[in-house]
Amino acid sequence: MAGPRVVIIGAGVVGAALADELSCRGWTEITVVDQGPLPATGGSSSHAPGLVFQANPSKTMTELARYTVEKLGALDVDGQPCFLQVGGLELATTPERLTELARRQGWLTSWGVEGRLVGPDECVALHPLVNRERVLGGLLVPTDGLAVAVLAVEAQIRAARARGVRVLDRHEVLDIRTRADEAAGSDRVTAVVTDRGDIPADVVVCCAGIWGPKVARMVGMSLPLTPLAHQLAWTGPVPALAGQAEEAVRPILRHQDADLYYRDRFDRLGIGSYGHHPMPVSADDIAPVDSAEQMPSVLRFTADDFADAWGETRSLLPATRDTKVEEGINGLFSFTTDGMPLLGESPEVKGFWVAEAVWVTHSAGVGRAMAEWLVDGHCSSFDLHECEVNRFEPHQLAPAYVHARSCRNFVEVYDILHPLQPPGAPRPLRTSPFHVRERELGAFFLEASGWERPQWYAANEPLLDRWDIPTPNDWAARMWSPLVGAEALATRESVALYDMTALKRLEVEGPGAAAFLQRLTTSDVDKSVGSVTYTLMLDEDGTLRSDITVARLARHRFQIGANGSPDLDWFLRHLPEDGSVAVRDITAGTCCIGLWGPRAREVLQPLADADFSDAGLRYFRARRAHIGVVPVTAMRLSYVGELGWELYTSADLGLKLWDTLWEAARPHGGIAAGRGAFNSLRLEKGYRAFGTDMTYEHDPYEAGVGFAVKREKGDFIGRAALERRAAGVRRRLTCLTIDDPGAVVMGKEPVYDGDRPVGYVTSAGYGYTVGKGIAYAWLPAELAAPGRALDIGYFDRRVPAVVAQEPLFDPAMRRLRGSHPSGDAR
Ligand code: THG
Repeated sequence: MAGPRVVIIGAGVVGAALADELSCRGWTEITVVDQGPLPATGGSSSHAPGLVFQANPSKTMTELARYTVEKLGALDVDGQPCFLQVGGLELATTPERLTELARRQGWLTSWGVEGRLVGPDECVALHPLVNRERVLGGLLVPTDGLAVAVLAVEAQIRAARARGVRVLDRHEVLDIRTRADEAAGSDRVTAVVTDRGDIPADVVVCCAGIWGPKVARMVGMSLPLTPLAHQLAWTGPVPALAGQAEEAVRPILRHQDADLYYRDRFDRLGIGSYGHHPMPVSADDIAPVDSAEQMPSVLRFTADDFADAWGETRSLLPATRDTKVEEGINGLFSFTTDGMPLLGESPEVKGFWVAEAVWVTHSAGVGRAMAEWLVDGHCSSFDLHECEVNRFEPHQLAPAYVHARSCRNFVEVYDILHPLQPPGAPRPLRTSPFHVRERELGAFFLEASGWERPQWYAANEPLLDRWDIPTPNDWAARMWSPLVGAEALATRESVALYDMTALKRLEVEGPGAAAFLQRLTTSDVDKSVGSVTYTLMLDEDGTLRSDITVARLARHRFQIGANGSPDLDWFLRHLPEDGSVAVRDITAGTCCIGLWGPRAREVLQPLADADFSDAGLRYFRARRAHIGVVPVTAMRLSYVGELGWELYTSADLGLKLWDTLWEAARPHGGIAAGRGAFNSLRLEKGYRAFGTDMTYEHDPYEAGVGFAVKREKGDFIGRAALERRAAGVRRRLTCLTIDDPGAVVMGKEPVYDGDRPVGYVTSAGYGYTVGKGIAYAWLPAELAAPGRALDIGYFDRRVPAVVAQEPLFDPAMRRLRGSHPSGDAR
């Protein structure tokens, strides 16, 4: 099998890795094109300092880096190694950073990379240039090191060539040809146009790095990526390093308190700085290969911007006082709005793929991920949900947004960021119709997909007289208020209004809609009008794509409660070609209030022109109604596990809906409650959050949502693969409880059985009703037995935890189902 005709644009670390990995898998009809001369073609790979630090809050990013370390570590070019495994050492010069290093050590342990905290003496022993007076400690990762990017390109290109891959340097891509695919109703790539002729293609993969936005625009795709300049300087000879015969022997250093990193090269030091102001460049303004001073990705060093970095360097590494900065560059590389790469296929032009905003650190991993995705139809080695090129909301593609957020990410790249920290400017962006009322109630807002979303309300202060809300540890107490607990308890006791507008809503309509949804989901959704179904979408290999709710509002019209833009993308990709189904994102222009709590019915029924009794609208049923003057779609379900409804209406009537419910709720002790309470309540109920608790790498059985799979319903995507998976559950998403109320954890922490790391926490919080800390964690199946005692690593502490029987709250579903257990009667 030679595979389809593939053209890879860009022979940097990503393009080279992809050509190698694709040809390994038997695809050989591959052409790699690059405008520059091989192997240093003039893009970011050609000047990359090559530091590979594997620690990352993202499991995927750490795994991509780990694979890069493994792969490059085994490669050489004529005996010259592509990777120098000198280790990585992150330094702390402040108490906050020292604490942060313990958290980072936790991520490494969670994701399976060895790393250990070391004291100041050991820092100096590892790297004798380090000033003992300045450091408080460090994090050592022995497997980190230096990728020699240009050699890595050469080695992988050679391997690909040996398998028949064609490599054309000095070919500038001018355009990409497409043709309309009438049947599919979309365009498809046919060829890549270069200054030296056309190259026919069935698949084009854009690995053009900083030129990516320009190449993507050739097919009308806007790529949210900004090239930013970043300073890299080299000292002259450092006397203390005199005689160093090997290229690099000391661990690469990160001095994040000053936005700096270091590597040695013989008797000199390379110094990278993120400390300067952001220097964005438009992809259109990058110099062409032949007229660039050095190479296109390298701008002239602006020495003034480096003054602080140099001063700090002389303090941290005093031996540098005996030398000076001899040369430097302002090197361009890619930044995105959320710091993650951009991987996947264009939604509009079939066959046009991107693998963009990838640093050397993750390059070989991305090459493998993309090769699997292209050849097998999905990537099984890495969970790419955070990397999907189609993850963005429309406003997140606006050049002004991309520019502002990318620059912000540059500034924050080494900052200590709290997991709940919302993005800064531009804010506010999207506001629900209830926003004015929420502000009047003193909402503390965080952000979700651009929406301002209340986390708690200051107006609920009086509730604090009623309950003693335990205070968590300092870190967990950030972006937190005791009001979170009070709102959770008040929801369980009376009734609360939740702004659910940020919940992604899709409309699926047309004569083919029911059959289409049957094919994409694991449950029978072809039920009566008014049915609502909690169901899963799977990939062909039986792993999860999403969990959604499907409400049949008319024979040919369904409303989907989804998790994000990738769900919309998944629907659009699978639309039947006969035009019998249309999918629309209706989130903007509509809004939703969750009215939940034991007194919800007392609030709603008097306002309604329909029967909201147990019999009138059973659990997991939907209907149209009027609430006062407002027409709504009401769905009886609740992610917080209480009686009540999601009430949807159009945005213009949202405020009226809020006011109507608010007035009626007040006499019943009703409140507005925020996302903090919501998260606590759903953890008590055991409801998984897609993208956090379970993602693309998990199957329904291990994730504990196997109840939503109805294999007997007929065929659906992923069904064939489920047989095997049902039989062999080796790990489980498991509920742990923590007795110490001060020991609430946050997510991503390692779980230990004795001294052995056995898994990691996904999401966590305090359960105010059950009076315990709750942490969901991935664990080996044999450890997931209720009563089993384990430890969670939290900073430098061990927090005792116990595997619990879930759900912790209302396992009999009395709150939700009322007197009409829904069972199969739906
Ligand atoms: N509301 C709506 N759609 C959604 C969510 C929502 N889609 C995305 C996300 N949230 C999906 N997650 C869940 C998780 C659990 C439930 C609903 C949505 C739920 N589960 C019940 C249970 O497990 O006990 C019922 C399951 C069943 O009876 O099949 O309610 O919040 N609209």
